[in-house]
Amino acid sequence: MRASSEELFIRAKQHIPGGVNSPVRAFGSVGMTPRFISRAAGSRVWDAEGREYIDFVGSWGPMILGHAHPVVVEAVEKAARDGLSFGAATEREVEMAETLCAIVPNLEMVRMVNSGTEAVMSALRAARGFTGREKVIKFAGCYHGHCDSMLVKAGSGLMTQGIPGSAGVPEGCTRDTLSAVFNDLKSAEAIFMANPGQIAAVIVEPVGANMGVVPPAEGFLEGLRRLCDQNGALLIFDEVITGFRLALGGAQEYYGLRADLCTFGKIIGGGMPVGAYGGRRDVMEQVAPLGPVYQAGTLSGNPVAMAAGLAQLGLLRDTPDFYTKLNAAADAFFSALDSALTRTGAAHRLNHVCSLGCAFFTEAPVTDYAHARTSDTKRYAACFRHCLERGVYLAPSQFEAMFLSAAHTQEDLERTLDVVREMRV
Ligand code: HOZ
Repeated sequence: MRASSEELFIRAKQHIPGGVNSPVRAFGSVGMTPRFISRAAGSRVWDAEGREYIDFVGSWGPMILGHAHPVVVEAVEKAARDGLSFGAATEREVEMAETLCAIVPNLEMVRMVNSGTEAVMSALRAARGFTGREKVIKFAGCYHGHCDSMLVKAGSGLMTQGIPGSAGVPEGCTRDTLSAVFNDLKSAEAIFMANPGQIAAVIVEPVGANMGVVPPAEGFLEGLRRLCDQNGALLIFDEVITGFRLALGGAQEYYGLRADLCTFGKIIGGGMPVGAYGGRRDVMEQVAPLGPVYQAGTLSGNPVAMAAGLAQLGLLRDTPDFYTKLNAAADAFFSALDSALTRTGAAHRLNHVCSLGCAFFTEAPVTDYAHARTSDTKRYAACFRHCLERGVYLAPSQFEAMFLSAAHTQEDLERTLDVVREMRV
């Protein structure tokens, strides 16, 4: 007899802090105990009890083709038979670098790492090494992984738990992180003015996707580009969520903008643990062994992860109109979701950009961290529970995104809308 989610959670809590390996999945902010997932395919996940759900988490983005895509799984199986890790150079990582540089605008050189956190940490180090400056501007509500210097007014699980920063981070690590307001160019400009010649980089999620979903206001990203150029700072796009999601070439392609460096995460590994950072050749040439900026990793460019990533990226690149179709389906779905929520009578704001979306339960438009925090998280929790009980798996936190994939069928989306329509506020 298989263990239930409840039983697994009790066991998990004995040896894993909070019973989970990442706080958001503990379901704490939605007042439940987590469902343990035993398998997934296409748009569906199944829990330990065998219950089936239409999944809108998609492993937080990488499952843009749906879970366990046969081409990706086959590539993984084949690569695994040839060895799991060598800690040495391989042809696949060369192919991966060539593929990424061919697809992503302005990506001249790229380094593989193991997660988005590592990518951000390394990109910041490269930016500081290149400019010889130490200060960095980030935006409240943007989440750049859990490296020490970025745990300042970060989004995601920190927002859910209402903690502006993390314990255990020495003041020295965040002293050079200056926090501005997302979508408020003037707040970034003021920081530049107060710190002349000292800002190494501005790092931003081009679409805020870890405080719910917050689109960039018109001119915001362009303004950051201009400020960086005027002040000799580098612009870093954290594309862990937006990369290969808004468009094949990510936010740089979608918005027609140039970043000096960008960071990627799980989506380029088809869901395997992967990250990458890269951009301008002159900046990346600072990275060891070419230059003095040190960064390394035994598992970086892991052969199985590269095989999965190459298979997924190949499908995304070679499927005609992949993004046109996905984004059109998402536009229709989120607009219908907005109407469905209106019918329930719940005050809400539905934000979405392409296949990323989020319903905030608040009256005012959500344009930044402060506005995102006005959302009624109890109402979100009630909505989450209502959906989960009826087989729709949303993000277990108000401050995350809903991810649509190409595997979501029209029936999946209609069923989801029916479930939302049945909700009583
Ligand atoms: N906000 C994270 C994804 N970008 C949540 C991931 C997790 O905690 O597992």
